Amino acid sequence: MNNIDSIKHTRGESVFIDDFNVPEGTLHAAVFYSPVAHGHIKNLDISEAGKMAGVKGIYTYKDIPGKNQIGGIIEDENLLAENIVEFIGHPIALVLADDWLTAREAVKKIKVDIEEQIPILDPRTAFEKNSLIMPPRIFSCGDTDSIWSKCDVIAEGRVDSGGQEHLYLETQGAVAVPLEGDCIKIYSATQNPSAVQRTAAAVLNVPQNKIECDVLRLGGAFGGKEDQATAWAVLAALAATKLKRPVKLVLLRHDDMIVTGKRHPYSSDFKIGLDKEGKIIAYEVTFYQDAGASADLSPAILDRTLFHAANSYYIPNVKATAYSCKTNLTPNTAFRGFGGPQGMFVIESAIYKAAEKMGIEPSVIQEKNLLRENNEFPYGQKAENSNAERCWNEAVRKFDLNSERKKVEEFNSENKIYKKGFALMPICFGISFTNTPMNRAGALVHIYTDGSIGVSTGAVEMGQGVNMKLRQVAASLFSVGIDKVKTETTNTSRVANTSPTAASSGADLNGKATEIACKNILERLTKTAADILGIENSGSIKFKDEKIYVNGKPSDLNWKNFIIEANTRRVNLSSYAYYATPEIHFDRITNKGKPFAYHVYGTALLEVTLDCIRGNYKINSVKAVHDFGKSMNPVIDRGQAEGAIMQGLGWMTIEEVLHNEKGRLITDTLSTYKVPDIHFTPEELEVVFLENSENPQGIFNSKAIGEPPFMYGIGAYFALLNAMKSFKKDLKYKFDAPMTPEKVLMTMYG
Ligand code: LUZ
Ligand code: MOS
Repeated sequence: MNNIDSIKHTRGESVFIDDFNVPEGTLHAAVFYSPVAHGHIKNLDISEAGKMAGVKGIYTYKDIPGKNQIGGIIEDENLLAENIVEFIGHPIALVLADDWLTAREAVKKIKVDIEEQIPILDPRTAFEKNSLIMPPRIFSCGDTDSIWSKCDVIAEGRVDSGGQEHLYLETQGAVAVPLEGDCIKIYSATQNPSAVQRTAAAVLNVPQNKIECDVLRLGGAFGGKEDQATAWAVLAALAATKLKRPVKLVLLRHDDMIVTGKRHPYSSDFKIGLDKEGKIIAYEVTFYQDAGASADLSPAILDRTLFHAANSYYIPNVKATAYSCKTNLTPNTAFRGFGGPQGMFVIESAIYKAAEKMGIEPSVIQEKNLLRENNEFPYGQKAENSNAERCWNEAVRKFDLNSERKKVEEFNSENKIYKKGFALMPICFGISFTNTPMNRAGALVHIYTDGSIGVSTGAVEMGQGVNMKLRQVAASLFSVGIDKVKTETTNTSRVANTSPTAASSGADLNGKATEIACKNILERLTKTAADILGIENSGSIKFKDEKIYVNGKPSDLNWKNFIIEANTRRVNLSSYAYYATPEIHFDRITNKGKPFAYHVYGTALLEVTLDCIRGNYKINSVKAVHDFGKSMNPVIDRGQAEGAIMQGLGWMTIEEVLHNEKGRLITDTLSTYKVPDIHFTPEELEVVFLENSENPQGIFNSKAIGEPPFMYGIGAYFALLNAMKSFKKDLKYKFDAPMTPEKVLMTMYG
């Protein structure tokens, strides 16, 4: 069950882009990027850099043979800046040298003269200036005009949430190797090999069949390499085309932090209306998303914010409006949860505020409004097999909410300086790309004549263990040992036109494609076995533990000798299969449909202890009942859940992305940007698998695991607020994440 990569990782044997044995003559690239957040390039002087010994080439947008464009959803992002720069980090020139140090030294000798303009650094200012990426998107259901008079309680407020650095262990990078006939093979650390291929072809002005993108594995991604690995791969390919030499481009951590986009900061306004019992009647919310300087994936992320605006609650009257605001920050991008967490933080804040007004615990409102079977989401889909209530009830029972409440109350009455707080956090996350056409995958399965198996799919291994799950699929269908199955690199020549490995759907989509391919082969093998054994009814044939059984009795055939014979009989031992998620659809005019194959549910209970003198805190426990479906691999799934929880906690508490007034990232090192470490980890991090959850929509009845548990972290914010409130009764606070220790102090004493 262990992820095979874990042994190689531990021994340092796993190969990442920077470890590749590059061919002799490989050139090394470094990027000169805009030092200014907004301005007009008056002059670019590369002459000094060009004179340096060892420098083999310097390229600007003028050297691009095709389109100078990398925008995937909206064509609004130049690969290399032309006359205008709109964020610090926009690549302007690419330097190639015999070695990496020389390339970097040469970059320092490039001079640029930019006429600066005042940058826009927050989404509300952008909105006021009508600086938008696209027209607003609105999801609505019921009536949000006249309904307010029917509400007993109305709460309104503003919510802000910050960015987040992906901090994948492996920084962005690629190696491009020129091949004969103007072909290029690109080794890239990307979640999206097909996007690398497509974009490289457009930029180089060659057909896509001349570009091959190959991915072995990534050292983490978290969404940061769904779109933003492309630029570096294409830059390497551009230089390889120009110089007819292999080119390696790997970003330094410091540069990576400055130039790549992050989770989108959001600023939002809410209005929530409830009846006396705490039933939510209406919810109105406006999201201002900080897209950064170009669209990147922002429109899709904005959509997911709207899809998750009501979290796991049924609300009959909803109006959610979302603006994607263009600022002069690095284009923000996919990050675990993909806009969902930002939307869910707002509804949780609204509930918190309403509960405060009503003088009740937020959990009363949370529980009362949980999605029940067949409740309709604001986007028209019905909650089917909704486990929202089951997870909640299990969590309340298993983690004993009543004694938790008592424990916290007692602690707080006995302690003056330290205060505890707790919160419950239910989650609901829709599984499928919200853009329906993306829900597809391909798999190519070969059985070799010695019985070993190779599986190629569109899935990219980034530490999440998808390769292990794919191996499990093949091993279990053929009933062979897991060591007989190898997952190959992800390669656009073997499996084409793939979607990124994203949206938590890598194992589902590629697993289902693998399942179909294996079943295709198995059908042929079963017939062949019947032929060899002289049996009419192939239904009596079973492959089990590398043996072939007839009516439950072992035959002379085993996996090894049978495959040799099947090959001799010229049976096709390979299959390519395609999977497209059935039934899903979404109308982007009415914003109604069934966009998700299914939803993932869960509930967490979180407890914190706050030092009310110093402002720092400890997250004592995060305990969750999580709906894994029928987990294919509990070891991997638990790891995903725990990692996601930690990342969610970080986003809500100590991870703070700050820019100065010039739009320069000032939290650009690990001394200024704090991420959760082992000391930050809760003493109790317990993830309970919801029992008896079957999910035919998922691979082998499992449920997607990558993103959903991230959202449990949101509970930490409210647990901290509760602790602060028990220190100071009439606390004046804002909903403004992350709740850093500094902010705790300023809120309590400010
Ligand atoms: N990427 C994407 C995603 O392109 N579409 C999505 O719906 C999505 N959802 C989560 C994470 N990445
Ligand atoms: Mo993602 S946020 O690349 O699933």
